[in-house]
Amino acid sequence: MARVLDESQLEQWRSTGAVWPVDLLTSGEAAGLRARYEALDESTEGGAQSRYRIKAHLPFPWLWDVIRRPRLIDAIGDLLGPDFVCWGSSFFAKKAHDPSFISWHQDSTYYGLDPPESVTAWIAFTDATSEAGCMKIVAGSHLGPEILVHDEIPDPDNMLVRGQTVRDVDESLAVEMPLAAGQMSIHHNKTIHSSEPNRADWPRIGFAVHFAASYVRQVQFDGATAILLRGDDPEGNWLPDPEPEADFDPDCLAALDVAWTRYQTAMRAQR
Ligand SMILES: O=C(O)CCC(=O)C(=O)O
Repeated sequence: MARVLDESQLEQWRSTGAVWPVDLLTSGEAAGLRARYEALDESTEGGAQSRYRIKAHLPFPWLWDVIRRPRLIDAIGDLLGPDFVCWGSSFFAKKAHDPSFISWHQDSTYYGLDPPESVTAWIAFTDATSEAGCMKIVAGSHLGPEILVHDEIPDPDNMLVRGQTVRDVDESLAVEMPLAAGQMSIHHNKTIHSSEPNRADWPRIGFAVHFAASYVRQVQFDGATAILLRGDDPEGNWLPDPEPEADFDPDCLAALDVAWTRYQTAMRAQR
């Protein structure tokens, strides 16, 4: 029996490839995370979202705490079943009146997972409204091909560095997923999604956490690591991520760099 998602949310998931809004944090907790993110961003050369990639949580106990929140684990368990891991996370932040956007894309084309079954919880640290450039999806696209052709269309404002884009998306099928601070959406990695620039007076800050059932394997490189969040990993598909004792734990920073290098190398090999 589902623990967090009710039947109408499970039906939304089955029919659209996403579920939203799902309450996760109080507004006070979201404000605290926003403050921590902004302090990190200000003190990081080049900004936090470009320094901490693919496993952004790794050197930060406060982000491990978010990932291990029982309500988040229960919601993901409603979709993935009894055995699953968190294999990655990313910040997606747009400042107030930021022209940055994200082109239409499908995560499964790039994650290198077999089978390509992963889900992402996008947790809003600030209000992610339509005006602020919330995420939108092509409803039902998760029922189509698991690997879609993406063209690389460089644009300095595209937050996807290579400008990966699914062309000819029927915008009439696009559905926005607005969230209040503290809420989350969850999308399947086959669901085509994008977002517009932030036209609001406040920053739109999201923390996207990537999960997969433990039977899913990383096939683009060896030695993939993750946090086992529930159940077991009987095939040993995921080595354990090192856990930080404090912010900027050196072992975790080193592991983050190894993970990002592996991921980048695999992405280059796809071209
Ligand atoms: O933050 C956004 O607008 C897009 C996020 C995204 O592409 C993802 O979480 O996979």
